[in-house]
Amino acid sequence: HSYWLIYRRRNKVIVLLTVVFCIGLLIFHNKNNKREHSPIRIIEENESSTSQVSNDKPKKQRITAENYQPPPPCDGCPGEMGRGVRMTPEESNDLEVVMKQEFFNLKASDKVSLWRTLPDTRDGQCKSISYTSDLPTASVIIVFKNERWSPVLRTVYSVINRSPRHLLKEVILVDDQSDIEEMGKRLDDYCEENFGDLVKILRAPTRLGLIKAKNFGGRTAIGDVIVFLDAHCEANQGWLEPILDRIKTKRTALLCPLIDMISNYDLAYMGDANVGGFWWSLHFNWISIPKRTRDAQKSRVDPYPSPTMAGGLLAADRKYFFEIGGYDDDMEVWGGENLEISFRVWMCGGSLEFVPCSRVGHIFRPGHPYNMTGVKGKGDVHGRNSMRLAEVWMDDYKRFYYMHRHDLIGKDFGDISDRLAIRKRLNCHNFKWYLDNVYPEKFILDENVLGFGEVHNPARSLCLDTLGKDEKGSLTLSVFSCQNGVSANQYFSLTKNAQLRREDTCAVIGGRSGDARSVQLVHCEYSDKGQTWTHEKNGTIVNHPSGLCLDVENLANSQPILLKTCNSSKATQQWIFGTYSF
Ligand code: UD2
Ligand code: MN
Repeated sequence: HSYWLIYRRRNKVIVLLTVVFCIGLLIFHNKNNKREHSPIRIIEENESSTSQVSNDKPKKQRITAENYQPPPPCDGCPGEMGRGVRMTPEESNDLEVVMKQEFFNLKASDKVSLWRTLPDTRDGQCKSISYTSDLPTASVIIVFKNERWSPVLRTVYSVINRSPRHLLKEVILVDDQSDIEEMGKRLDDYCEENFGDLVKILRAPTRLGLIKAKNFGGRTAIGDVIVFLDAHCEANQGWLEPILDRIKTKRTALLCPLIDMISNYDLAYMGDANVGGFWWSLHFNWISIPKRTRDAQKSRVDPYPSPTMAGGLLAADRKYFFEIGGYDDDMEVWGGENLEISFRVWMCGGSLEFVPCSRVGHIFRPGHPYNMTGVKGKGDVHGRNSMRLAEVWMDDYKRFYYMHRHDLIGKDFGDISDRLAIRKRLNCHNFKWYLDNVYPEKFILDENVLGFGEVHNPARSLCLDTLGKDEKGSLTLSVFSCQNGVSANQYFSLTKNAQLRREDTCAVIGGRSGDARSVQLVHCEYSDKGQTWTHEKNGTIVNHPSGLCLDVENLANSQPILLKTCNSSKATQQWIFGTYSF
């Protein structure tokens, strides 16, 4: 009996000890988990504990694709499910300073787990597609200059955790001489400990600029496919397979995931879907998916063609990417390479496609946390890079670029012989072919029009003028003294279907101004009868629905142009276009 008692007591002790041990384990585990999720704490602990880790604990097995385990999701943490982060007033105290330097809310980003859940922004149909297991493998290349810890690591975690193990060969981080301390050894150590084999860090020997940095990373990659991402992205559910699947069937397709928006203010993740276009000033723009593109799609979830791409998020068969010339290694820092590769791949027999089932978020920032001046072209990197692309690929259409950049005519753009050799070697189509076949929606300012150039009133030497206002929305049309055809702000076209227009906007009758009416430039709509104008033989320009005429009576520089009752004998209603083409 007493033996039994002792036995029971001992049992109790064992149970108690086990409970204590389990609680201890739980606390320890929890602490470790928290560590995974708070980027700030990771930085602090890493510094002080690296030596302890290697001394006290048995050496951990190096992480490989086989033994890597994603950290568990951070329930209830800020930003989960892609929600925006709320900041306390104290936290927002010096927000303006942060925004000025980083152009995104670094403090909000630091509150979000490095590995967070996102809303699935794909079309429902995407989820039921099954892919074969023998897809090509991918190397993901992330170039960075002065990017911050939390967005960079969030990019890496999202890529690793949302890519099938056997398809992700490696993540290559290319540090383009960042000035941020934590992105040095601390990053090396963190990646070694948490990603082992999966992440490689390359340090650029000199500041390369993002274009050369991408080539540099791409050349060391070993995957069948290279995927470029900016260093402030989050790859979403199932993002990789549809890309690899498309490249498997078409190796000459360059592919872009759809770029979802991550708010630069509160890190909220939002879906989006467009295709890429361009301005003749050679800036990229988003356009809505043309009807012909929608109609050609067999299914909503099929990849569809896009005339251009934004630049940041691009996948290509690695060998094909370099066969067609990679990026232009003489372009500096930022800009132009995205249009260059877009024109090139289309003109040289490949295609550029958007993959609706692949979604990747990107923090759009209104400025750059790094120096934008290159060595060449007096620091105007976008200007010089765009000159190179216009000179190599755009034939006579480069005239529209120089119309916007009159100042660049005759300036040095470096040696383009290697790039021209690519065009010859690949026997590429000309730019006219590209416009006709890939981007027929693009309005060509001086083709199939009745008149173009300055719209000039000789009596007052005033010309129609946008005054350089933003033309993305709607703006009031004005007048300014004529600039002899050198100002892009004074370039208008009168089309055969009676639009008086700019590149993307058309003149319509605007609001009342005394007993006259003003004129607005709004997005062109062929069906909008308000957008029809005629240039009469008697010299007037008449707005159709209203029957009123453009009149510069009593107007001076920078004032809005007005529509008044037509009177062809008034000198202030006489207009001449720079060039007539009928
Ligand atoms: C867009 C593209 C970007 C690139 C650029 C035009 C998207 C989402 N992003 O600009 O990828 O095509 O247009 O050139 O379409 N970086 C360097 N070295 C530098 C400068 C930048 O490594 O000298 C890195 C930078 O840290 C970032 C990436 O390049 O990871 C792109 O730069 P960005 O995010 O400032 O460019 P973004 O998104 O305005
Ligand atoms: Mn970016």
